[in-house]
Amino acid sequence: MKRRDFVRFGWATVIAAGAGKLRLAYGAPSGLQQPLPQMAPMESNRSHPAAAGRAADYTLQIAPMLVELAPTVVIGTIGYSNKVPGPLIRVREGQHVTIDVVNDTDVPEFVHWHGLFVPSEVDGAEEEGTPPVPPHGSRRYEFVATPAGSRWYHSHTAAMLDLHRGSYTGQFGFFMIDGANDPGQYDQEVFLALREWQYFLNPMDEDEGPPDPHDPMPEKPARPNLVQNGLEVSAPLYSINDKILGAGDPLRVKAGQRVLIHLLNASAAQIHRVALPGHKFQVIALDGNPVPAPQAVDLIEIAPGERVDAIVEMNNPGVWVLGEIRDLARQSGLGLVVEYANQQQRAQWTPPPKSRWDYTIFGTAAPHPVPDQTIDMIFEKVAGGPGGINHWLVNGKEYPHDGEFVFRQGGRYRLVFRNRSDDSHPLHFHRHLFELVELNGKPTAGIKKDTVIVPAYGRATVDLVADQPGLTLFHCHIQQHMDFGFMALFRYA
Ligand SMILES: [Cu+2]
Repeated sequence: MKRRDFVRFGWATVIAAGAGKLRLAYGAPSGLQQPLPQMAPMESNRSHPAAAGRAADYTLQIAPMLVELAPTVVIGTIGYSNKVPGPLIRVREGQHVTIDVVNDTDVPEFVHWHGLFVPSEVDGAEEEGTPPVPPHGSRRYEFVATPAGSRWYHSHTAAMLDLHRGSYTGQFGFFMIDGANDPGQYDQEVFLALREWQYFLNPMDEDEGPPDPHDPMPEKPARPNLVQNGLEVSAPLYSINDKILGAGDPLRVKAGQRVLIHLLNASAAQIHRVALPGHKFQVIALDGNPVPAPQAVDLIEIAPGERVDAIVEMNNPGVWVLGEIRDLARQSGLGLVVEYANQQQRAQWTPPPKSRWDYTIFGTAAPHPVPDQTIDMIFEKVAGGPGGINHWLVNGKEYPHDGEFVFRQGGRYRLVFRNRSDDSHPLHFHRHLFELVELNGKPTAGIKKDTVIVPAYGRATVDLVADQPGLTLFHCHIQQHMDFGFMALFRYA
């Protein structure tokens, strides 16, 4: 069966018979019908046992909700305060923040504040000892918001084979921490979260094309693994924020405007590549951290967990599709119409000039201080075979390990991520930033991130200063990989 045929089949399995037909101006598969809503009525006015004392700065209610991806495509999920993405949390750097989370579901939940330096007890990771938000209960998260930049928040619950939990749901939102440094001059600021919906298990890997044969692949084993791959997670519907391409309001711009785009990949499963025909993205920050050498690029590659801040100079009047470069993902919804004033034509998509995403172009050639210790981390796949699930090894073992990852406070660590698998992995460190040192042999400096894509059979080296005492979770940000072994816990000696 061809991949495309399988995807059609995938649609049929998840979409129940409904009334309306979806009409999309941008070539979505025809005959898409409305899935049946799967939610119970919202209890919008129930009282909750909020923490005593003063009111929180923000309240997030975790509850079942409907998302209208298009007028005739309404899906059921679980979200924050009946919004997808959840409410924008925007604070000043150093501000003390209180957030009450009310859990109106039957399962414990964790909210992770991704990219923030917060103590383990409030970081939202069970493995670090954060207490859960109990089912039908509430919990106050309280911390000082730092560092400045584009952060985000999301469910950090293990999902395993339940594709209606954790990051498979609509539980994600933007968390902006405004610092003293202005991100530059701009006329408009937009927040765009990339997503898929109605995840299902699929024997094909939709996520990526085959590895580029020109890649150096320094970690490719001499003997290939012959065990057949297990089930991966795919999705038939895509969106930017809560709308599939063409269903929401266009991004309305005027010639000459500078638009600051805060791009977030809130997907549970897929790396995305997006372009805006006829325009370039001036990348100014990666994972919310200003880059030393901003550059204009034709496409942005962004993995689950990552953020990219870019300024687009609107200097090519027309009506354009900002979208995924893979036709199937874009035609299934991952796109947004960008409409200049006084332009009415049909939105245009053209593939970007062939180019590759390369973090290192945003860095410098500065030397790195000598680390106190180098820690090798080897990642391998135990292929699940037909009908099975792939499992993941970190240094030969699935999570949990026997406490072999230890930081000494104040120590400078060089972590060498060796990806001995045929998938790319976005690797995320909680509660810390790291600096990129090298990617597949290309040196760089000055790029601070909390999540880095290590390409198939590739290698990334990062430096991390252990200055945030407390248990610290490290994991692949693809939910399925994380749930099936791809995690490690660091502790401070
Ligand atoms: Cu992974």
